[in-house]
Amino acid sequence: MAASNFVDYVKIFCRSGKGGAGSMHLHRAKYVPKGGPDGGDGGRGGHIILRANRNLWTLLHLRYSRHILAGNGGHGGPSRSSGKDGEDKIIEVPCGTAVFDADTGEFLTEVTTDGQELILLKGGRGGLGNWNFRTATNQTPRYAQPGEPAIERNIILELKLLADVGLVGFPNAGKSTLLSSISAAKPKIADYPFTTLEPNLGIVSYRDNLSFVMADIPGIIEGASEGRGLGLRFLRHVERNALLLFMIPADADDIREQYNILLRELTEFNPDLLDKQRVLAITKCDMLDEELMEQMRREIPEDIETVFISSITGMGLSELKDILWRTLNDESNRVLTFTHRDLDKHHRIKEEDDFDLGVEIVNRKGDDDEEYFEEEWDDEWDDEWEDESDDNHREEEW
Ligand SMILES: Nc1nc2c(ncn2[C@@H]2O[C@H](COP(=O)(O)OP(=O)(O)OP(=O)(O)O)[C@@H](O)[C@H]2O)c(=O)[nH]1
Ligand SMILES: [Mg+2]
Repeated sequence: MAASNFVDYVKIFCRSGKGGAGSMHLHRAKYVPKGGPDGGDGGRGGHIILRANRNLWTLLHLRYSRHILAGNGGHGGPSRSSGKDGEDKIIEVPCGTAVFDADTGEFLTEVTTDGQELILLKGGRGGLGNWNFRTATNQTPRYAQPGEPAIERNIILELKLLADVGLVGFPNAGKSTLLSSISAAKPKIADYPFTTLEPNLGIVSYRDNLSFVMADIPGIIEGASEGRGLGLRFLRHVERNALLLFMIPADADDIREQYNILLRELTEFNPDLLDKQRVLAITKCDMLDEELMEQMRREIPEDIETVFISSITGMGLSELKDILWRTLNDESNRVLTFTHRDLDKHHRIKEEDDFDLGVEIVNRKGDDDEEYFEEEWDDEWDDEWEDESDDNHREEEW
């Protein structure tokens, strides 16, 4: 995958901005020797925001920006002036991107609709200036709040394509050929296994200007769940599909056995996949005559709707589209919720192998975070004031 432009997995380090400190300041002016407290509040630290963008199709643009750091909030100033808010950082991702914690593998959130925005990491709140703490009994508070610290986290972004129908089959089953014959997509087709190395999407037009999206993913083989072939990582692209179209070529030795192997591999990956509606297509039927076809009908699994097709002659394709459309629009098949499974360690490490993680990107300029790492933070920040009575701002005792 290293040279590919289809990037569906990236690991990035994110840090929100820390809040600016509130100011401890006492007002001084000509003829106003004791003007009272006027320290302003610190600004909010920048958020790390995830935004879905339908014009993006892969995570390629994030591949070389592995460190995303939001700006820190500015400190408060005299005359009750507030500090500037830190700059937010927006991570634009394709619709259908899921976010996981890179250290634990836990699923965090996902964005699915264009323009949807989520705050991944909140910027620290700015501290309050001493102006806020003046009271009748303490008219000269000589303290101000510090800002809240930044939050940092390693996250994994995983793209799970949004398609209606996912093609599942062994290599060479004719998946790409079907996609190319019923949609305008131009996937690579050849008579050797693993021609398709990355998923392809195609829009299949149906009668009366209707259409649905079909995803062609690399072939899976027996043992894929243990990493054979290209493994099962591409199956995540059929996780969201409402319908899975299984494809088995007519020249297969034992159709029922092949179907069961595919089912087994799917279960290994995510048992939820078995809840989806399934349709079986016996491909390359131009190689069969009527007699053979009759014989084959007796061999196919009973519990699944089956169509005989040939992408080359067009046989059975309109029947297939009818079935797919009908199944897709059946309300009872709607996939309303689907559970993202947490990533396991094996998965995380394996995916990382595919990428060159050796590139360390140096901090962007303008981040004054040198002291940040040494800073210890007390969670009960509301009760902890930083006493700045020795501050230089103060010129005389009241
Ligand atoms: N006769 C005949 N050959 C077909 C048909 N569909 C596909 N083929 C041939 O089968 C071979 C494999 O087709 P692909 O579409 O590349 O198969 P695939 O399932 O995408 O394979 P991978 O990408 O390797 O997983 C090609 O040589 C196609 O020309 C068909 O309907 N009839
Ligand atoms: Mg293919």
